[in-house]
Amino acid sequence: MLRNLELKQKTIKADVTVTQPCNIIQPTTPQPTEITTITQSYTTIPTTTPQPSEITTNDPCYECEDGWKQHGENCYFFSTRKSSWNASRTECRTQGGDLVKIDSSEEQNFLRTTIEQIRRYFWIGLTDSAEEGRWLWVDGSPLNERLTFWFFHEPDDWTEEDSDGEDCARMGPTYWFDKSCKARERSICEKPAAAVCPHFSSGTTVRVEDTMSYFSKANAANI
Ligand SMILES: [Ca+2]
Ligand SMILES: [Ca+2]
Ligand SMILES: [Ca+2]
Repeated sequence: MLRNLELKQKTIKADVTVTQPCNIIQPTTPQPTEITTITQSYTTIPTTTPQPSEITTNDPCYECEDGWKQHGENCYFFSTRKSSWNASRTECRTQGGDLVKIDSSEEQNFLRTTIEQIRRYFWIGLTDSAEEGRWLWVDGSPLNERLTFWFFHEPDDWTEEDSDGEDCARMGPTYWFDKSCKARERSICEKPAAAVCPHFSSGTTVRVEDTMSYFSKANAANI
């Protein structure tokens, strides 16, 4: 009996001495979460606001035919065909206009800017053929003496070239000169531009603010 107990005890001890290998606990600490940087890109929104300078020089409510330059509410044709003052005027009238009448310094500057690039003379709608020294525009209105751009010593009604003197005005590149009306020159025609905005009829005074408002609303309505 005692012997059996001793054997059993040995067996238990042997069982106890069996050492199970400890599992090495691997660290399971979660790795730091990858931080994704979200980059937001901002799209630059283009401005659609009309620029005032564009409106001043090229009113969007008016249009000119091909070959004519628009300036404000008028169209201008710089003809390179040389002919007498009368023939040039007839040609302008055939196209629905007349030789240009310069109504302001601003209009003179517009013409000068274009002519200076061409560097030639052009007939304008100014003549003293009815009465020497009394200059009239083609619409019959007298020349405003405070708004003239004659070259130095002009007009001089020079008779060396034509005994009839010089009764028609040409411009180029910057100033005005009187010249024999029979001379053959290039010419500038002027006529009103076509009104293209809805409910704006020609002859109606349209404020720039109204024009911008119309286009803003049209843009918003996507029309
Ligand atoms: Ca004019
Ligand atoms: Ca004259
Ligand atoms: Ca002259």
